[in-house]
Amino acid sequence: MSTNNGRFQPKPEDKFSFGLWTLGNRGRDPFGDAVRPTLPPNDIVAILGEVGAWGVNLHDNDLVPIDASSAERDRIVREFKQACKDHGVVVPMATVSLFFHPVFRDGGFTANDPEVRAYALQKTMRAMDLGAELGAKIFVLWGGREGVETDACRRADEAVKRLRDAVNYLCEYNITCGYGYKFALEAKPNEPRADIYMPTTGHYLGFIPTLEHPEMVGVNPEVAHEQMAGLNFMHGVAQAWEAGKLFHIDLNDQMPGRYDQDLRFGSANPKAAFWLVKFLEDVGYDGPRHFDAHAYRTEDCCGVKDFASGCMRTYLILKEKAARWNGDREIRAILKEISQGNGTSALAKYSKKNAASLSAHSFDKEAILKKRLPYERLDQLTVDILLGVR
Ligand code: DIG
Ligand code: MN
Ligand code: MN
Repeated sequence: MSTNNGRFQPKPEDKFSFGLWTLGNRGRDPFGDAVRPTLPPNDIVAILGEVGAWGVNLHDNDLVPIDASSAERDRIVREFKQACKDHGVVVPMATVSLFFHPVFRDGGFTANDPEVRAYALQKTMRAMDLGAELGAKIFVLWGGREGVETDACRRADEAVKRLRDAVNYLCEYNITCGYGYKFALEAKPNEPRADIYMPTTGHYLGFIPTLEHPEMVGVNPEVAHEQMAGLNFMHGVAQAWEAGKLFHIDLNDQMPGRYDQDLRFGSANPKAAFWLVKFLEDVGYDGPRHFDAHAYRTEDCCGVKDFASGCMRTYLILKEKAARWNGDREIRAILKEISQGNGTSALAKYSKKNAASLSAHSFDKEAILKKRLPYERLDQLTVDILLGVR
């Protein structure tokens, strides 16, 4: 990807990370075979180092085949650690695949077969061991198979109980092993299951307080998944942040009303991506900027690099636009004007005295209606900045 005078070049402090499965995506889809060759994990690490990414993430089986011997596993891990060292790439997050192997066809933690539920716990514990060995401090749980095609198979509240038991168990394992993980729960409304339990970040925010170690558990919102549910992604992120639960984030993009597209960040809806980047930068979010996305099926290996560079470049462009927006004199003046109060807001802080004053206060609705709300101008200034004419 050609870059003009080095602007928007990723740096380690940007904390851009990619999963092995993102650059390793071979372009297979439900209607077509793979179009790209397999990229070995250590080659992916080399590419990430080349394009300036900070981190690489992985599911257990992205790196270690599910039935590898312990000697084979140790060799693979040793060589992977060396590749990360050689290319200056860290491992901030690990996760577990409880969705690819057929044994999880009915779910993992919520499956009806107690042996499957136990195997899901064992597999996750081993994935936690692997991640800890690689230095990961965030462990994502995405319940892609935790769902139904028919609600005849189990009561939905039983599924919630099973999920809670599993997360409580893994929190205890985290404590016993002293891994220091923060768990980040990732929601999705459907695909591959017809309905997935915990379909949105909001559902997980309601679930976390019911856990035995809620302080250890947060969320990993993904752009495409919340937008599949028709939601404003930044609002969900803002609520998670405000609750102190934004432990990780999956950045990509998504067209409305479609399957999970996992598009290059900012490529479908740059304005929504702008509000997200502005929020993350305004509040000082210090976590990984993880791109859970993949290149178009039409791309070759060079196109995969373009995809990865494009994710980071767009984030940095929008970060600069956010600084421009925050510094714009007319925008600042409008924000000041629309936030001005007339003293009645003091009544909103409860005390008996305030409550008495508030109930006695008479509001001049006509005067309130005269207050300008120049949001058309404010949004046009935003569009001007985004389109590069301001
Ligand atoms: C899908 O969006 C999920 C899986 O790729 C993985 O478990 C998680 C990691 O961020 N996202
Ligand atoms: Mn996705
Ligand atoms: Mn994801």
